[in-house]
Amino acid sequence: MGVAGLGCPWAARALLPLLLPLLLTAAVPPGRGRAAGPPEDVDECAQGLDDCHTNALCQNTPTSYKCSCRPGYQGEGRQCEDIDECENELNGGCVHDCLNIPGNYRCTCFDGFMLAHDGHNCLDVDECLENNGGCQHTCVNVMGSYECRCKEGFFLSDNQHTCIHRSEEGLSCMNKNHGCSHICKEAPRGSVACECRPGFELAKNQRDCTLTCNHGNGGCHHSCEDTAEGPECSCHPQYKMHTDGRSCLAPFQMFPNPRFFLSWTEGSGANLKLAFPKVSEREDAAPEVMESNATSVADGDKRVKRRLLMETCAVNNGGCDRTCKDTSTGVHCSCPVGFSLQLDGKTCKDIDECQTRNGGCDHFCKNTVGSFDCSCKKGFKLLTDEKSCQDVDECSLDRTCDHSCINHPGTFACACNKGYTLYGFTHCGDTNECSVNNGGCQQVCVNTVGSYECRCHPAHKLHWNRKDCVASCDPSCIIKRTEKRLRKAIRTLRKAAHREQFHLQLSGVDLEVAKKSPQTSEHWAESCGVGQGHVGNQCVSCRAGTYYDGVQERCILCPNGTFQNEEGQITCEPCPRPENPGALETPEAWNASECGGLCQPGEYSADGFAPCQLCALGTFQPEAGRTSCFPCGGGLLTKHLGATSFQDCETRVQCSPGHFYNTTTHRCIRCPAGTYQPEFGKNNCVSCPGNTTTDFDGSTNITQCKNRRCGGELGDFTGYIESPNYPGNYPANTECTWTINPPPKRRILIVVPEIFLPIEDDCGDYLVMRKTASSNSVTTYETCQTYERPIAFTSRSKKLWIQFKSNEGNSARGFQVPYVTYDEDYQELIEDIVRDGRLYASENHQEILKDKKLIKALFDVLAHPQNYFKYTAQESREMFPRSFIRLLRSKVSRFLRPYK
Ligand SMILES: *[C@@H]1O[C@H](CO)[C@@H](O)[C@H](O)[C@H]1NC(C)=O
Ligand SMILES: *[C@@H]1O[C@H](CO)[C@@H](O)[C@H](O)[C@H]1NC(C)=O
Ligand SMILES: *[C@@H]1O[C@H](CO)[C@@H](O)[C@H](O)[C@H]1NC(C)=O
Ligand SMILES: *[C@@H]1O[C@H](CO)[C@@H](O)[C@H](O)[C@H]1NC(C)=O
Ligand SMILES: *[C@@H]1O[C@H](CO)[C@@H](O)[C@H](O)[C@H]1NC(C)=O
Ligand SMILES: *[C@@H]1O[C@H](CO)[C@@H](O)[C@H](O)[C@H]1NC(C)=O
Ligand SMILES: [Ca+2]
Repeated sequence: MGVAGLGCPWAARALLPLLLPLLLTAAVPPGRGRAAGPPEDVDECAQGLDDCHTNALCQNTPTSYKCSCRPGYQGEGRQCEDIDECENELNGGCVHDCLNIPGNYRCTCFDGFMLAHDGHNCLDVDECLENNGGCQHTCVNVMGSYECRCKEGFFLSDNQHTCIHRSEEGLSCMNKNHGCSHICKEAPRGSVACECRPGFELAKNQRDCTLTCNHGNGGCHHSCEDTAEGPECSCHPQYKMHTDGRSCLAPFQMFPNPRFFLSWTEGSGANLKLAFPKVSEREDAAPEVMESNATSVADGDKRVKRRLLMETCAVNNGGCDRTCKDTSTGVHCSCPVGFSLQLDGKTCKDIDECQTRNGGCDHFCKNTVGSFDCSCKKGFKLLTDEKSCQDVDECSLDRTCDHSCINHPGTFACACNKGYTLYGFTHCGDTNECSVNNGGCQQVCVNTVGSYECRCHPAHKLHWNRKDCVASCDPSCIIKRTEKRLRKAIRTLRKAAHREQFHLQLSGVDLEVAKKSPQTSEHWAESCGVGQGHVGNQCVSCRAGTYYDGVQERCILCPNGTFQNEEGQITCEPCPRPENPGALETPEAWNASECGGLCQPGEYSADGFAPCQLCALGTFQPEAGRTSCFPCGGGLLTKHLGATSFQDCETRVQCSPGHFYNTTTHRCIRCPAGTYQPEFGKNNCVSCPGNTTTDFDGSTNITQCKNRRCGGELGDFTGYIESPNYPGNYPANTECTWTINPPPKRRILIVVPEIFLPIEDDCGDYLVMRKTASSNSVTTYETCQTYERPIAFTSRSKKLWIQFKSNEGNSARGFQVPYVTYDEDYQELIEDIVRDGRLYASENHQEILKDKKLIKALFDVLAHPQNYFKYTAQESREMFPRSFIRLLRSKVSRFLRPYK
């Protein structure tokens, strides 16, 4: 018996609806059976005039037809019933579980075992062979299970896989002499209480743990029975117990050739003989006949004798490997699903389903005895048909990307809004445009979040290109300009004068010049403001590139040769150089740069429009439509006229990435911390986006810009912690501390789906979870190395103090660790589940713990069981693999029926 009951029926009642649908879904999917061969193509049978049962074969005869049940079915042909092969006292020959299926059966093995090649026996799986069983230190394989052990100076954490360093002797459970053989729990008043791993029971001395059949089949090969003295093993009737009292020996190990036949002589039904064929000769050798009854054997030639030798299923299964059936023509052997009958008509051989059409698997197919398993590439998820792989839509998850997310098959990409730069794969930080070439501004560059702007010194104003500065208008210039505007406004006024209602805007002030009483039919037009047209009966500002025409009472595209860069206007501005070629061919211009004739990079002119001049030697201009070029500085020349970047300047040395050229000293200087430069020959370094910075100076890549903020979200019910800059590499010399303090009567469950910490630097980077900051307080989890297998565990203490520390050495991706707090009434069930190695044994189970959507749903329900009802039956059925449901089912039923 594993888990003791809690005696809290309400908890059980709450859990029952949660898991019941899971339990109901553990049915076998159809579709893995082999199709039976097509029936013969004649007469009644062919024309479908027969009344043979669906599970019968129809055989045409000269006058009529014959129905006979297919193998695996019994009956007279018009009625065929499935034979339950598992019903016999030999359990279908299966040593663990036998599963009857229509027309056939299948043996399955308990967790920790795999089907042997004979399809009946089960063999221990050596979990340690794959990925060290998920053990951080040492993996020890035992019959039906495995065990992780830790090196000297470490002890196994409650999750049974990772090891905690025992740096110094602490109190109670942190003292190595705590005496518990498995799990030590702090108890009130500094004492300890021992607990055992799932499948073990606490011994009478309250310290030792006694194995039960619930863990690794009690170490038994075949059958396990719990007794007061521990598990008692026994073997399937056809097998023999090894002297170790656990393993079972297959019959062929005892009798190399067990086949013996029963024969009878025609006419003397009572005369039975046993025939033993010689080893290595099965069909061809004439069997030696031994008299087994005191009657004479008819002497005849060997051929006759052989024909007369009849096999029957009653003895040695008729020589069949698997299913045997007596028929009028002799025994008929057949094989279960996943096996094919060999030419000898008796032996069953595993079919390698993967050889044909990849077993129907979308991605990977792995053959197993009697079956096969499909699995998917990273970024894909196996669907419940257990064959198809579906792309995981990472974009449908919360927090995947800061801004926009683009899903691709097997992967995803994040993108940032304009003015932001991507860092750490998924995050967006403000771009500091001013760090590169002063943002292109001629005078002052001011960075803002999501944008930047150029500003001008006093007595200057920004050019229309918003980068250059031009001398401001003096009073006479202002008068001229105002007169011009006034004339234009009056023209507009006249045009509109006969309309019943209009506005005039002067110096930004709305003036209501005249107003006739509106006609009722145009009543709705009345409410539209200046520069607004109507769409239906709504007023809409005319967009940039258009203006409101008072005569036509609608928004009109700016005519060729004009532009308007603001919305809700009543005129368009003339293009700066209407005479330029192309200037008159740009209706709906949004801004002056669309007017045409713009100066190209490497060029300039007084207003940024043609005719343009090439930048002089010693100057460059990377942008179009500019009024000047930037000097290289330091008296440097350029290789040619019309240079477009600083790289065209003839510097004395060429700076490598991570450096910039100082034009005063003519040397390359390392980019300071917080900046990077990926290119050769630059005179600047790019500022890291947003609130990120680099660990060191001389950075060459934006990936070195890291956010140092300790991430995560701590909630009372669910939350997560993550290493800074996750999923980008975490910064050097960082220290993060979190505390989780659950509400009353709640305990913490944590899942570490994967964690990436470089092992190289001698545990310089580590994550530790313990009760308090004190290094000898109860520790739940501790690691300083990469561990890609997911691990789930409950906290040993009620609250948790979590610390992540990195040193200046290597860095890695770190972790994102979700947690949930659950009602402590479920504690035993949850601990039973998460400490069970089977949760981690299967690839598909591991995927559950890495599947963010699933974890979210699981946590959602664990935190608030009533949320279960948010999920439809279909959704919950599709969420979990069947083996996971099986695992849960055994746990939950033991939890709900502890008395059993
Ligand atoms: C031998 O035959 C007799 C009848 O002739 C029968 O009763 C007996 O069971 C047989 N013995 C064996 C070993 O088959
Ligand atoms: C003008 O519009 C073009 C295209 O719409 C845009 O690329 C450019 O940056 C704009 N220029 C200014 C000065 O707003
Ligand atoms: C404006 O220019 C476009 C492009 O050349 C031309 O198709 C259109 O007719 C012009 N419109 C006017 C009013 O000249
Ligand atoms: C270039 O070096 C000089 C002299 O060391 C220093 O004063 C100046 O600030 C440096 N320029 C830049 C852009 O760092
Ligand atoms: C940077 O940090 C400040 C506070 O430290 C915060 O207000 C701001 O939103 C952060 N900016 C970004 C882009 O994260
Ligand atoms: C930055 O580094 C990443 C990964 O090391 C690489 O893929 C990328 O091309 C680099 N970017 C630049 C601009 O060198
Ligand atoms: Ca910015």
